[in-house]
Amino acid sequence: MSTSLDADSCAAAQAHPNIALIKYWGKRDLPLNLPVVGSLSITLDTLWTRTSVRFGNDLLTDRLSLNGREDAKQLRKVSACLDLLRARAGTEARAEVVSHNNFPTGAGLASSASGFAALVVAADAALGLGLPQGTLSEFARRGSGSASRSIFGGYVEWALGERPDGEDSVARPILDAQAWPLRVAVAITSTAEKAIGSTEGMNRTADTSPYQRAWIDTQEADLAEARAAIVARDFERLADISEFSCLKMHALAMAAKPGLLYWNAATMAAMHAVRALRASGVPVFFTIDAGPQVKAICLPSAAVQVAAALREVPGVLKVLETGLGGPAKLIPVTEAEAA
Ligand code: 2P0
Repeated sequence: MSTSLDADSCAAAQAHPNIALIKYWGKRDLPLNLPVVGSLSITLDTLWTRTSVRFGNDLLTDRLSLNGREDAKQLRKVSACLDLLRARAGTEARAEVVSHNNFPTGAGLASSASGFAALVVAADAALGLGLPQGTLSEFARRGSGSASRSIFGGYVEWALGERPDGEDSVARPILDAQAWPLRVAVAITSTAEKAIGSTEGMNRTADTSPYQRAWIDTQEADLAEARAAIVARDFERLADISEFSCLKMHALAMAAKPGLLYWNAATMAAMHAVRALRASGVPVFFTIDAGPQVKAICLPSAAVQVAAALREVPGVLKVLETGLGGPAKLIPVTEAEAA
């Protein structure tokens, strides 16, 4: 039975993008968005998505404004994600969603991760559901896989899970940001939207890359190694396993037909710059997602030097500096709308 809502069913939330150190790439179930591998990430702090959601009996359809523009492309996924929350609330009320990112959207900076995490947290509050974080992580995953991890702050692991319904494929925090406050410098090498989205890239990889089986078979060991490195606060160990996972994911995707090439010349130059710093004793490593940006992760003592070195790399347009951030959280609606 569907119920009608109070006039004012509005809430807003802020969530941060996350960067996977042990990568997610590949889906075992498309509609439920279940991964073929577990993954492990760090949540950032200064980058954010702020989203307000208003459910109203007066609305005939869902509406989405992203960075000040109606976005029909993302609306279908947003509506499908909202349907999960509407089903729990027993309502069919449509929603008006207004979302802003303070960083480039759709360019390999995990805007879908912070976006869907902020969406489910805001919609949960707007509907008065008060769902547990695990369920919010599950619902965010249905919007975008990596969004499952942005529900939490600090160091986060998204479990592969075993259940066909996906209820156990959710994220959980493994260490607070303050417990090991690494720094991140993001070298922006292009602000263009990527040509091949993650979902398409993952599916092409699964269908055609000869390395898919090896990718799946070796992931558990990588996760165990990263977990152990984080628990021990062993930077070198985390650096080695993270670069390994990054390069392995890209090698897997490059071996698809046709091969996926997310890097440009500046991406490559920035990787070499990070490797050169590390060879000279600077505690830093790189990781790269489905886009051309290079994320350099370092100990706080090296942050200024790492950002300065990346700014010198030919083709690097800009360097964003951030620390590790907290979980997705509610914010005043006025703050989301002022964004
Ligand atoms: C990750 N990436 O673990 C990996 C590494 C990109 C490379 O998660 O299709 O936007 O929405 O589930 O979450 C980007 O993929 O993909 C991603 P969908 P998503 O961060």
